[in-house]
Amino acid sequence: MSEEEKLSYSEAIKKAYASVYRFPLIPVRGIPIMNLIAKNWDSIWAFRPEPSDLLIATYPKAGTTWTQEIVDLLLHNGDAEACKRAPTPIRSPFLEIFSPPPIPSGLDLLKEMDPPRIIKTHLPFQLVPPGFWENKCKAIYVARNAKDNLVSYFHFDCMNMTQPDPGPWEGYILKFMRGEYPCSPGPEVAWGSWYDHVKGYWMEREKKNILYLFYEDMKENPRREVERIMRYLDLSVSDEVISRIVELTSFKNMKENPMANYSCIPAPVFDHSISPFMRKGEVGDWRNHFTPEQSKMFDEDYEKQMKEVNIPFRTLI
Ligand code: PPS
Repeated sequence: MSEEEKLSYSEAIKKAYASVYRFPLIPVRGIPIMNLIAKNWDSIWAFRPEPSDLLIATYPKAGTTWTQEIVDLLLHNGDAEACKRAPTPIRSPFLEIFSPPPIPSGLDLLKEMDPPRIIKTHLPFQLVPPGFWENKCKAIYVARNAKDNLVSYFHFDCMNMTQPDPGPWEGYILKFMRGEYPCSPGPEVAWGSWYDHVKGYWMEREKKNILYLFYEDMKENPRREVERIMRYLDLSVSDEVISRIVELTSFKNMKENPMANYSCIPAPVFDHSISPFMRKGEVGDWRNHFTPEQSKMFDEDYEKQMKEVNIPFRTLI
């Protein structure tokens, strides 16, 4: 690219970012998803991964970035500098993301990379391109307890201008509880129901060899969970490297790491002054948000929505 071309490309990128504003959601097979993803759905569904690719799947705000960083460090034997080669979304592309051109889509980035690639998705199980299962790709699913997940998603929806406006806190709880399109009137939660998401992967975890992790376990004993991921990936790194990875992926260190804290996404899109991407990183923050009445109402509904499964979520550690 000539200097002139570079300049006009960077202007076009700035313009594209400035044009981003609270994309409407459109249903894809009943799941509300941002309109650019819905419009490009056929190319996402047709994506063919390589067998060595790894999928990291989560409901939004469940610990995706943390897991992406752990996996990248494991694949680089704990080499911190190697894992600062680029920001998270470039090192580990977001499969379904589409933004206004010329911002590259997840698929554009993946095309340029050699396998094994660490691929992020928020798609519910039934919308994951079938090529992942046909090619027997490994997949890590990270789940976070519903109340903390909701709190984190609320703050993210406030600061992320690609997401629908969250509206007031009280209404957001109801929106999260309903999740699905078209049951809920008004704007839904992007990527649909938390309940169906965590259940969908839980039911398939054995058949599809999915490593199902919990955010609360990662907080409680990060070393144990890093070792679990290492074994799942058939890797072997020294105890010293494990210790380094645990340290490098602590909340504090990732918050300060510009290659992991999403400061790469410019202000018109992620407004970190409203709420930083690396916000609190705690278990139990829901207690600072839910009133006792809201908590009771949420718990009663939770029992109903989760009655057919016994997923060992913890809302405190
Ligand atoms: S996204 O946008 O869906 O990819 O977000 P995701 O990375 O899944 O989730 C963001 C929340 O995870 C917290 N986080 C961490 N917690 C503990 N340790 C580490 N290292 C870490 N990295 C990210 C992040 O702060 C968000 O949670 P909240 O509760 O909002 O702080």
